[in-house]
Amino acid sequence: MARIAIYPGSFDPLTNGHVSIIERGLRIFDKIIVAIAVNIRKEPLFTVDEREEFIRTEFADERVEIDTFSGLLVDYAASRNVRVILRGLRAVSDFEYELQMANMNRKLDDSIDTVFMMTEESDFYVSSSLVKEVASFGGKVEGVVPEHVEQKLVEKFADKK
Ligand code: COD
Repeated sequence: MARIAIYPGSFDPLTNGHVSIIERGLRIFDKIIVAIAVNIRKEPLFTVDEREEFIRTEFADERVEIDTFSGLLVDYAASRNVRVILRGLRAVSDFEYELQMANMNRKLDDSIDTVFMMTEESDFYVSSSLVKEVASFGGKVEGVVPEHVEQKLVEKFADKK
């Protein structure tokens, strides 16, 4: 049976931290469904289409499927018949939130398990929100996000001026 995991997130935008989790996840799983959450409380900078495009540009690999979901993650996982959620862990600060989510998801559906991968040393400080903040003030995000994402960030904030 194919080993499939759902890697859910906002991906607003895709960072090198996300890229690393997907790349390394592909060594463990046969297929990863990168699931973009569309109705979360955070106001996104990039549209769902733009966020999908970032992931597609980075991963031409047919083992990476891109999808969107709204509502509860466990319901989405059940609809895809997938039982494993893949998440990344950076600092201790991520741990509490991730522990809560993993446990709540298991409470909602006890057939679901969350698998965590540690961030790479080079990405431990990288987050989509910091990237947006730095880019909004004209700071360089080179080496922190893929080049095509960096270009879009520059364009997005130029449009907003
Ligand atoms: N290194 C390693 N991992 C990283 C890095 C990095 N530098 N940056 C991000 N990651 C990991 C994050 O830890 C996370 O695992 C993943 O990449 C995605 O991150 P984000 O920030 O794009 O996505 P989040 O954390 O905003 O996604 C939250 C969800 C949308 C998955 C969550 O809110 C959700 O499931 N919502 C649906 C509603 C629901 O079911 N709610 C109940 C949950 S209990």
